[in-house]
Amino acid sequence: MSFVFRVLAFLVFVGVSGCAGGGSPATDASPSVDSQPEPPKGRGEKCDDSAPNCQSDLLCVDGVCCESACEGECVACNVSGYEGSCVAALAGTDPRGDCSSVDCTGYYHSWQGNTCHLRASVDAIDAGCNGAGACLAAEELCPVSGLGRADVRCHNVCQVPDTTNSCAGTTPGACEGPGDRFEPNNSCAALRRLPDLNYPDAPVYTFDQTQHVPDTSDNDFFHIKVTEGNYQHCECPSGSERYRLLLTVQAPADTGQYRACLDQICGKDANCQTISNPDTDAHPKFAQLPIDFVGSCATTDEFEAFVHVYAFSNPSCEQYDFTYRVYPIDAQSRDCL
Ligand SMILES: [Ca+2]
Ligand SMILES: [Ca+2]
Ligand SMILES: [Ca+2]
Repeated sequence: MSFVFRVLAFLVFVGVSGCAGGGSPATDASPSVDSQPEPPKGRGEKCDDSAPNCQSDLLCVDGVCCESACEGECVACNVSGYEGSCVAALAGTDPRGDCSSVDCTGYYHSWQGNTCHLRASVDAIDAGCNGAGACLAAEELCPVSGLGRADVRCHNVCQVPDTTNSCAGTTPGACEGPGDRFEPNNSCAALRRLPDLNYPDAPVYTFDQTQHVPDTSDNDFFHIKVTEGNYQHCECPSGSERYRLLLTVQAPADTGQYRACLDQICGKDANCQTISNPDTDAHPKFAQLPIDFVGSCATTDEFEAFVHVYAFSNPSCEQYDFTYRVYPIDAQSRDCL
């Protein structure tokens, strides 16, 4: 028995060895195994559009075998953790490039000096999905977008930006003015007194404030006083003397018709001249308005005059210029009074 047992054991050993050692036949059989078609891939497994090989109830979408065709904006089958399911793309991502650039016109960043700037539009590369199956909207992207192009620009002479109430959020930039600054007076009841002239000590003054006529409803009234210093120019037998006050006004460039008046009574407007810039055949660029005063050689005299400047058409925020001077009229050039 023991022999038989040993023989059986030997035969079993040989048989096992034969199987194990018979690698060649087994190897020869392996090509037939590799040629078998791969089993269809399950949900979420990677696939290739050219040879999807997904299970019959799945479609190869976004590189994975997916439960559906998953059509629509900002959805995908390859969202991490949800491979094979059609779910919303993660917020801020745009796996299919669904989201195009966003125009942020209507969203305002800040004042930069006198200029209100829009917020910058968002490039497509920065425009992503919202995590709920749609692209981020302008109202989500634009309020935090950076500095964009210039929009409203306030005039640097007669306007100031309304930095408190404008150019933020969706409120456009607003400018305060135009309005009078130096001459916030529209009537003779609110005259603006200009520096006095004195002959011979201070015979000329060139006005250089921010005087302007920003609209046709604006009227500027000024008061000029002329005083007399230590001067003797009395050649008339009557003992009278005569001075001339000459006002020169120039309209700002690119304006229509301005009107300047110089009188001894405020608002009389009898000694006026119309000017325009550029000048025309009818109207020069400069007004030259004289007014003569008669005094006495025996006394120190004072004279007053009133200026009125306004615009008929096409006024400007730019400053108009004027100069006024006083000088004695030579006795030879006029009749003695
Ligand atoms: Ca004015
Ligand atoms: Ca005024
Ligand atoms: Ca005098």
